[in-house]
Amino acid sequence: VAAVLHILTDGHVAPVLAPEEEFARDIREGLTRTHKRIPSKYFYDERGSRLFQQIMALDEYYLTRCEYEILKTHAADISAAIGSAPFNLMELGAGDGYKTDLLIRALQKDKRTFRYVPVDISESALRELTEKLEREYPRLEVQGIVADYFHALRWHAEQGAWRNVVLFLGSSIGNMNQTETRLFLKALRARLKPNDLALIGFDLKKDPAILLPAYSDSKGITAQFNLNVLRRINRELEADFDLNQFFHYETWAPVRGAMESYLLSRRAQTVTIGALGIQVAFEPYEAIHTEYSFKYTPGEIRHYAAEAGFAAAHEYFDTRHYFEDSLWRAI
Ligand code: AVJ
Repeated sequence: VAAVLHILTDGHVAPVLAPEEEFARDIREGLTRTHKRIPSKYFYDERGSRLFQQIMALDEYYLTRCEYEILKTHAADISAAIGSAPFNLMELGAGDGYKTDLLIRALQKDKRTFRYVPVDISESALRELTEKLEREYPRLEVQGIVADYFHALRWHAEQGAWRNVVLFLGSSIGNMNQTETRLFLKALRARLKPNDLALIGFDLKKDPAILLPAYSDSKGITAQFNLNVLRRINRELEADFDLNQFFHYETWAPVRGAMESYLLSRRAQTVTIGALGIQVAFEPYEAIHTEYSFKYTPGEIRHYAAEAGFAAAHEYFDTRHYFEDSLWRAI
């Protein structure tokens, strides 16, 4: 069921590697370079997804509760902004749909005609979500798609005349760097018709004293989440990382505008990755970069919108202005 195609930004279709091959290639590439890195998308195996659920429940991880507050406060406004024409409500990276529930409720209250199309790379998470929604909203049409974002957007573009409303919540966009963000937003715009909408969640720049604990919590869940990627490499690529010999390190990079996650080596050590037939040497305190979580200002968000061919129609904030859900209209 998983997508086997990547839709490139210029509209051409290219075959891609099987997921295991892509993982092997990215780990080899990432751990054999001078500045070691592992792409953050590999956090989310089953255990990693469960750890992320635990992160979302942490007191320090304000993002989830801020966006929940925004949707709770503004669901009716968002429904009004969408209007009464029938539409596809497509959610990229739907996860457990906990926040989307608020929106679905408001849309049903307003008697909107829509089909909910959650997209996720995890088939198990998607099945759980669609079954939950079927129980809760027996009359709602739900069409889950197991795919990467670009593949799903192409499907979307081919679904006839209904208007498209795309949700990309939770600051998922924060894992992309500037170049990737621009490409993604351009590709998104290319798949939409004029007047289609996108609601995108951005975490805002704020005091590092608030940011740091959110990504370095006192219970050490984020540390486990970060280290879990080494456990995954051990299991899937027959490696022998000793998880006690690496530790989670988090920092705010004010010029880049990003939280940065690293795994640091406690000592000089050599790790064997059996499936790749390589050995990786670490010096004391050498780093593996594992994640960026970019933060924005409302002005930067408007800039991205304009550049990609959208009008930033509405900006929704929580009371503390920690987070923004920005509603964009395709021009
Ligand atoms: C899922 C990308 C929104 O960057 O805040 C949480 C992932 N990493 N704690 C984020 C994450 C460490 C999260 N996103």
